[in-house]
Amino acid sequence: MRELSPLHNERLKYNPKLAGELSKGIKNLSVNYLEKTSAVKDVEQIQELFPRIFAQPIVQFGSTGEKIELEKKNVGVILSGGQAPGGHNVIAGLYDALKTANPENELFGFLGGPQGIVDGDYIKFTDSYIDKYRNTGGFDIIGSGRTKLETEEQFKATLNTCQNLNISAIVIIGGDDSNTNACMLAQWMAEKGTGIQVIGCPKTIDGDLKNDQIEISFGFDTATKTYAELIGNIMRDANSAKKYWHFIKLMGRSASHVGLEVALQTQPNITLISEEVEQKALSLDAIVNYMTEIIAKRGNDGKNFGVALIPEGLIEFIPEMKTMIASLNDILAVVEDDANYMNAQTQAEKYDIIESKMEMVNASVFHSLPVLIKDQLLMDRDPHGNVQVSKIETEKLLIAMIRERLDELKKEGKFTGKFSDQAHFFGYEGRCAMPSNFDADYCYSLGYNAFALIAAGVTGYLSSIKNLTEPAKNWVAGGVPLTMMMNMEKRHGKFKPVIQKALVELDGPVFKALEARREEWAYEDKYVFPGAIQYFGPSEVCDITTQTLALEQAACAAAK
Ligand code: FBP
Repeated sequence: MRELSPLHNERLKYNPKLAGELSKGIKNLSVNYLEKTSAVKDVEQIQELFPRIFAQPIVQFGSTGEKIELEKKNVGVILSGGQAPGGHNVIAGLYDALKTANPENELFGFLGGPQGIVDGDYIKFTDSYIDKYRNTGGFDIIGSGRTKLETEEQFKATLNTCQNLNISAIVIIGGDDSNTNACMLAQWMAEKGTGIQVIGCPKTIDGDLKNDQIEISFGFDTATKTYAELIGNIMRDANSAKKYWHFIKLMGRSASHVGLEVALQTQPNITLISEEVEQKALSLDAIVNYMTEIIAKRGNDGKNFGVALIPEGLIEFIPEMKTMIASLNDILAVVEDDANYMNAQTQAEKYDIIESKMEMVNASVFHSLPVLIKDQLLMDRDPHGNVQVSKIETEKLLIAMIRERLDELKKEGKFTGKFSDQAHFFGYEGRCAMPSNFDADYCYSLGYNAFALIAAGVTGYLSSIKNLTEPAKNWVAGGVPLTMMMNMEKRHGKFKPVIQKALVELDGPVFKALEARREEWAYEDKYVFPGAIQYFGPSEVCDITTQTLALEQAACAAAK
């Protein structure tokens, strides 16, 4: 028996709030079909690849409209990709809706991510099992994995598992890559006339699975609040000891939403935003110069401390690095066929082979990198073809370059301070935190709503809950066709259909809020200490949403 902390015990009893119409119960729901959809880009190719699920309408639940059917159903659920706070509540919401609809319905959880459904590795949920996980962080209820579902063999094995368990719907809880899998599986199941529905749920702490219909992915709220607490504590330490510069890399594989949100919550001296680096075509040298200038000026004023936030995906957004990494990805996609590379005895030999296959400009960028970073760039891509940026120590690369620059300035008499650094990487610290009230409620509603979509008979949809800055009673539940978010992108050296990531918009209200104040934060210490997430207490403390969501929704409302 696991020992529970007092807070863990109390959280198990929390009663998550259900979105608007969903709170009337699954038996009282009606479905409405709104406008038809297309694809975000590459429309013809997406239509050709997903003919059975393309151009479906947006769905909204209400108390008037077509009544949803509540026949007996067995459903399978998968957690896919990186952990995000609230995943357990998605499953709890799905389970409660399914059992309320018909106590004979069964929910099967596939173990270890998508591979679980391929291998037929599962558990059947019961009340007592689910109750142990309500409102808790982590994905340990069934585990997760990053297997990419894309081959005919995997789809056939998935069908076989479903037929053995009499499952007629699958819910995939995942980010952009996992929901791309969901879309492909939905198309395949429809094409083969299996009658098996596939529904996705928008998960990722990175916050980059969002659009007009999906206001935010779950987990972003809790993860950013957790990092903001830690960074607030570090700021207080920096401001007390006054002797360290803290370089903090923050998760978010591509987009910088996490860094941006945490910056607005804590007001650090330096915040790098990958999307800005790309748009302004800032070279690595330019970034180092920008940071060095702030550090030197503060040092010359007697402030030998500070906090800099660095987005995890930065390296892939620096123009010369991006081009070099794209070339490296193409080379690594076929390197297994190169006997010289495969038999190379040392890393140095591997670097030479890689450089010999690159255009000169890319080879010289690769050549200029420290060995540590070269090795990290050569590591295996994840199953979706992504560079594993969590393993690339960009913060250390920047520290080393800044140190060199400061030494030069010192020799020239332009830097009179001291520079002592501390490097941190915050990612795993926030991915399994106990979900905030927002994530607990949002996730429970997403899961409950996923069953409503199944009962409505649709397939190839993402569960959607909107109006999230309002109290839960005003949230709007429905579904968005997955094809609506797809476009074609290069992965493993080939163009593939994928859900388009939502990057930070430089003309959007969230970045503008940072831009307006970052100069002031660089030199005057305006640190904010958010403290720990509060689960019980006044609503102004417990129910605050992220600044990202608040600013984006306010801008949307103003534009209407
Ligand atoms: P998802 O997109 O699957 O939600 O995962 C996001 C993430 O947390 C990134 O922020 C990070 O780069 C990556 O997972 C780390 O992956 P891993 O868990 O495999 O180390």
